[in-house]
Amino acid sequence: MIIPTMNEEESIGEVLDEIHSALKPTGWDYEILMVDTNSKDRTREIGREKGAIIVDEPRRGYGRAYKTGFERATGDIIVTLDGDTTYPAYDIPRLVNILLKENLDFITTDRLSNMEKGAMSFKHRLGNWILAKTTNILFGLHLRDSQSGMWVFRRGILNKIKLTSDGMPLSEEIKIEAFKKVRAKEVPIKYRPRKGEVKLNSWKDGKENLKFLFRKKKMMKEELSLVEEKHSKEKDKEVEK
Ligand SMILES: Nc1nc2c(ncn2[C@@H]2O[C@H](COP(=O)(O)OP(=O)(O)O)[C@@H](O)[C@H]2O)c(=O)[nH]1
Ligand SMILES: [Mg+2]
Repeated sequence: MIIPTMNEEESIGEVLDEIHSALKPTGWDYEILMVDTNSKDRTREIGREKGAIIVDEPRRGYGRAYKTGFERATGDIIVTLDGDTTYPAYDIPRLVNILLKENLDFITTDRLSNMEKGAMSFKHRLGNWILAKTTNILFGLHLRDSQSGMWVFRRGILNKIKLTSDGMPLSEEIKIEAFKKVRAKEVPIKYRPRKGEVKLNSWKDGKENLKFLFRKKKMMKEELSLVEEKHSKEKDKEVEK
């Protein structure tokens, strides 16, 4: 489990309790890594009390926090969510079982189909819709929710996918990479209203995320042409032989 945190004292205890009560009955071995960026409140203390390993990451950024967490994780399967009680931690065993039974590599969750009232403002829903549409058009995908932060995946895929963003766009980037390169699926979940203060600045982050999609498209094109160049060079060599 990996949870990025920044001043989440109001909710992190509840999130950790919910994870333990979901995972203890399964008998699975698990570790909870809390990648914390300079929390000034009791977040780290509560985390330690409730059995999480605190990974210190002073560099700001949601994506940065996850990349650090991925480097430190040791389990075969990685599960992620926010430290703000919005994601259904009780659902982790169900999602892991889908991953295993359907022999998938990556699951992302869709918060938008089953949302509780008040979990997301109109502005937020509109922003999400625009981002998902743009992602789908640019990359030929069928995502309903390109911004969900709850993923369940095999750690091994981290060698196959390329993550460049250190900020909020990491969320859309990991989905684009997974759907292009490994066996991936989107599964609906319940989404709940947030506790504590939002770290996201809707307009600024929304714009960032949108701009990132176009940058990512360019990066992937370049990657593809490099691969093609390499292939054609290899072919030339074979011809020479
Ligand atoms: N370590 C770390 N965590 C962050 C950072 N920014 C946001 N988070 C955490 O990442 C999660 C997602 O942020 P949140 O404000 O809930 O964004 P939203 O769900 O998109 O509205 C929360 O658990 C935050 O505490 C950061 O710069 N560093
Ligand atoms: Mg959140």
